Amino acid sequence: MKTIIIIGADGYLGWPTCVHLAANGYRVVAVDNYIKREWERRGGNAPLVPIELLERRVASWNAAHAGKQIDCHIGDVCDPAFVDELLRLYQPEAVIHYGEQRSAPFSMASRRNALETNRNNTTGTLNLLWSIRENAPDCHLIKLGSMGEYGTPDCDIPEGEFEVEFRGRKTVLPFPCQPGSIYHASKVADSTYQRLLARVWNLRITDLNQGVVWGTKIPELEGAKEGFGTVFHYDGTWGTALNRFIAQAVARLPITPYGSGNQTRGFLHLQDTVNCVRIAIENPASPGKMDVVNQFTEQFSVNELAGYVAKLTGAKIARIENPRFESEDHYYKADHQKVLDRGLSPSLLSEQGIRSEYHFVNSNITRINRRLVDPVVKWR
Ligand code: NAD
Ligand code: USQ
Repeated sequence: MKTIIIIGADGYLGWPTCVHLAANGYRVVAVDNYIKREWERRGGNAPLVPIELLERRVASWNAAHAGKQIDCHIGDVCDPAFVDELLRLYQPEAVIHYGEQRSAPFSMASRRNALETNRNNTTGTLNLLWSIRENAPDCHLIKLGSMGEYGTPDCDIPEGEFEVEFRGRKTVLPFPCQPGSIYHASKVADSTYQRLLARVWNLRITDLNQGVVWGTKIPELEGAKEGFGTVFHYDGTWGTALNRFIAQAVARLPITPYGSGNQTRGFLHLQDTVNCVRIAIENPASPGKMDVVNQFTEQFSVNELAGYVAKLTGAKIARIENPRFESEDHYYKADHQKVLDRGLSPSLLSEQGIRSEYHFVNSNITRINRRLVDPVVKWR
């Protein structure tokens, strides 16, 4: 049985990945230090439904699935002794690294948040790279990056690298990144360390540059008791576009495209995230060169998403001043062929998918705190 360590297992994507891989025959080691819960408490941004601690969710899963044990460790990916011990103990086939501060607005809210984002994300990645080198050099690091690392250049976006001709010479280079927040910049720094150390230490690394994820449902979490599924945020700091628009529609609040609403991003359903990560495990990167995968299945402008949700629910749309500093009217065409070539069969945006999330949020309508919905963090 192959062992997979999942760092950030208490999070939105981490827990569904744990149960998906455990159900598919992997031995899963779930790791988190609960820092996101501390950030939520600090900002007063509780998720829609309170979520049980990782240890309790793991215990409940183990009790219901004899022979598919998930191990659980509470610790910090920035801590050298903790990560060394984990890798020595388990000698994993792969480590999935989700364990970062992942909100762009959080990272732009204060100097404290900016420094914490930078320290947590880049130190965690660098520490993990050292630990892999010293304790499990053949292990495959699958690291979550972000499509937002590229920004919105006025040309197509390749998967990591592109061919360039400059002053008569042709070469292949990493695509220039123009991140739009300190969070996204921390991901660019991670990628730089990974590219360097894959080469120098001959490591296996896949960098999954993921788009915006939506939804809460995967088959392995069907029927989970309240608090034992995954987290759902709708607030201005942790909530992402489509999840927020659905919650706004439920709360009879206007849906809020920022600015012109023509900003376009790559999106994917939670089901596709867990499938893509499993596919990455099944297709290990060769040692010595980081494999970059653009992980999304379809692209939409925020106006398109808002219009879709409004049409299905009767909600109103009210564009509001953009709190972020970002291009609103731009070209957007990003390659994402690798996930398809490697066998992903996408769960595309559908009326049924939106209705199912709407139903989930609606059944918790009394828990929506309307004061959390407006974005409070401004970029400048
Ligand atoms: P999340 O905040 O829900 O989960 C991240 C988890 O990592 C949290 O439980 C947190 O406590 C843990 N963590 C953070 N720092 C840690 C540390 N130092 N040691 C141990 N655990 C730590 O985030 P998510 O939405 O599940 O995202 C997971 C990853 O995927 C992130 O790296 C994020 O940048 C990336 N990503 C997310 C999305 C999305 O739409 N959610 C899209 C693209 C990329
Ligand atoms: N947006 C609105 N209205 C809203 C919320 C968002 O118009 O009410 C717009 C934003 O201005 C932005 C776009 O929607 O242009 C996406 O914003 P988001 O909050 O949904 O997502 P983002 O901040 O980009 O971050 C999320 C995750 C992050 C991940 C990233 C993938 O929080 O961890 O890296 O999606 S990507 O966007 O491809 O970089």
